[in-house]
Amino acid sequence: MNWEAVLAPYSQVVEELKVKLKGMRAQYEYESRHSPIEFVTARVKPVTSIIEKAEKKGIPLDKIEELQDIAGVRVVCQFVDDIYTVVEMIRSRNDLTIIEEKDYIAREKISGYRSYHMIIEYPVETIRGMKLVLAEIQIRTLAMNFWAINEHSLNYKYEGAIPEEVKERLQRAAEAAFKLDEEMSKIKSEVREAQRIFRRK
Ligand code: 0O2
Repeated sequence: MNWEAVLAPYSQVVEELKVKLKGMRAQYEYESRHSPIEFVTARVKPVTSIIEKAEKKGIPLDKIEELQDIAGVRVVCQFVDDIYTVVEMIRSRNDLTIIEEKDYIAREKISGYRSYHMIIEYPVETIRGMKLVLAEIQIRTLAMNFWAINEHSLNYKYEGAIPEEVKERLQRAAEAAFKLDEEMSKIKSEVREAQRIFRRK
């Protein structure tokens, strides 16, 4: 399989989505308004992970376009309600179609994972015409992101079999991260006011 050729449209998609989401952030900045987007990252899933996930899901390699997260974009926000602002902004766009939404904030995963996922279909222009590509947008707070990147590293270290004791610690850490989000939400207006003053200086 010529992976470079297969993954080219996905690279195009992540670059385009990154530009568009960063553009939304910049518009808030021009208007000196609080941006619901803190930062945006994006990646094309590595080939080894694609093969592993396709095997796990019983998807043959000639059908890998069925995988929903080969193109992945992550939007990180300061506050939980910013997540829903971003969700609304994405829902109202005309340049993509929403296929599925998974709210792992209202219903966190057993691991403790919290994030809002949107699976979208995005039209990308290739030299052979328009191609519809699936992409996953993960929207989460800084605290949720901190937890998820640490848990992801541990999963890698333990090859998916995190010891029970560490799992429990992670679940407690997830609750602490969520508590932090809740507490920050309560003093949100004060934090925003302070950030407005910083911006003016
Ligand atoms: P990677 O390495 O990030 O690419 P589903 O068929 O919907 O039940 P699927 O397709 O795995 O299962 O979707 P799901 O559960 O929504 O997860 C998609 C992605 O969300 C994962 O991709 C992770 O990036 C992230 N994610 C989901 N659960 C967890 C979790 O418990 N911990 C962390 N750290 N991230 C999680 P991949 O391919 O698993 O991994």
